[in-house]
Amino acid sequence: MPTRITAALTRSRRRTSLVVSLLAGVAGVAGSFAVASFTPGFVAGPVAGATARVVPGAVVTFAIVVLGDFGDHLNLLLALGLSVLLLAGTSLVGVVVGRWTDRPLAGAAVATLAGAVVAVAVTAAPAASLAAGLAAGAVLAAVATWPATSVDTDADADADRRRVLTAFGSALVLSLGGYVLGRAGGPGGTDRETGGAADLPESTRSEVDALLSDAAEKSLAVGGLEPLVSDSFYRVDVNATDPDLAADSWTLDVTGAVAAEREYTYADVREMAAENQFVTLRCVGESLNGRKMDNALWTGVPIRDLLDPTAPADACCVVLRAADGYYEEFPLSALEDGFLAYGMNGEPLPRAHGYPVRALIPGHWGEINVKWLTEIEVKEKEQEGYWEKRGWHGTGPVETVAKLHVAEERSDGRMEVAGHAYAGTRGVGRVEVSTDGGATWADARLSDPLPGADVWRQWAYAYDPPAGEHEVVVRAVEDDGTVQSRQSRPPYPNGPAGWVSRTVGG
Ligand SMILES: Nc1nc2c(c(=O)[nH]1)N[C@H]1C(S)=C(S)[C@@H](COP(=O)(O)O)O[C@H]1N2
Ligand SMILES: [Mo]
Repeated sequence: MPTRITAALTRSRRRTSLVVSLLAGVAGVAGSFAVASFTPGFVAGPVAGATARVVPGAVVTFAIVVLGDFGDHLNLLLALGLSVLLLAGTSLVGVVVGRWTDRPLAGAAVATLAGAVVAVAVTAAPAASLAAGLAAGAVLAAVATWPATSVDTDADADADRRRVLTAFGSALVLSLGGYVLGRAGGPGGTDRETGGAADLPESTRSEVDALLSDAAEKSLAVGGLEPLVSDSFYRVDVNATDPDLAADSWTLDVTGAVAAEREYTYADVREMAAENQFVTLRCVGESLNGRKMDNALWTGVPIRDLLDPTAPADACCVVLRAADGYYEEFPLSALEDGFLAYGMNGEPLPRAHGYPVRALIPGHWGEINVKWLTEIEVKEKEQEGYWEKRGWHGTGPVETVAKLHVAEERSDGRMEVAGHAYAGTRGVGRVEVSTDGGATWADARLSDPLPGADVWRQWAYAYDPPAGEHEVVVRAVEDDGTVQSRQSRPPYPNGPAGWVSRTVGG
């Protein structure tokens, strides 16, 4: 055979090997997803966590402030790509072994094993990792068993083409199957926490129902305005996949500068007298008029009840740690008013919001409201939390804000503007609206206050609009008469501040 042809053949073989391995990598990732869904057992989950952690703080901040949720999507896409490459690498080892030994099925077995081992190293989840290895190996096995080999060169090129087609076909089928299975098992599917809505004691349940209907009644009837209990509650997570914890094996450790360390089980927490509280959360990284501010009715117990028996000694602060590796530090005094929630709006706490138990710290930025809580460490010395290490200052009280999310001309020709106002534990006493760029101000209509020390209010204001464009400005006034600061400030590093304004009409 002329050497040129052999050379071309090897090159095409090499390309075929690479393409087949890549397709096996895709199938492998899908296999992992089939079993793990969107949990940390999914191979792309820890990879996304790792990429988010190695990216410099400044880039993360840029992503949060400029890209918003799009930054998260980009990171997940990157993690998916890296995971495919990882499993393509282990598959390539299998292909090469198959070539060398001239036993492609043995190569498929090697790819299965190597894929499973690497996936387990990344995720520590054996079942999903085995599925990843098997799916990748299955592509190689399909390629090994299907195309007939031939001596003549043209047919050889043909065989290579058929190898690629077989790999493509099997990877496609496996990926679609993996995607469908993974979706079915994911949040909103057969999640364990969605079934137990009824497991609140009767007295708690009837109080929940009464409070929720009170909130519905107090919500202003303004089209397009989210009610007092959010229809959809925002989410902020440092990891691409949420921990998938079981309540029966969950424990909360109280450690550090305490008289005696203690461990609480889920049953311990559920045995304590349950309380219901409305608490509003707001993320320090959101934009001034952003959507990362929401309110819910939470069921749980005061954190004080868990700390008291351990009698904290000379402590300044606490670190809350979570199952996703997240941790935040803040003053012990703030924790003493805190709440441990296991229910949200009458349902078990959803996995996305910290199942089985999260912390709620009244009046503070969202980031110290640690989800999937596993440890409360009482400290004698301060230390930086996850976001503080990256330059943010989000452990303190929230900034007061009045947001403007609705501006609509009603059928009677009047203009109506509306939104939510929040001032943490300082409380919203009034909201003022200007329709002339801040020259004159009028009081907005407010929703009646919900019970609770840390709850937002809705505001609405209707007026006869001037002809053409005009500037609507809105500001909240706290319970004690303090007017929301006009000084505008970007989200990084202390959270957004300033008056929201919007050009309306014209
Ligand atoms: N374990 C854990 N807790 C966490 C976070 C996280 O990434 N991991 N994010 C924090 C941030 S920055 C905010 S704003 C709130 C958001 O809570 P939500 O996702 O329930 O809205 O959770 C906080 N608690
Ligand atoms: Mo946040």
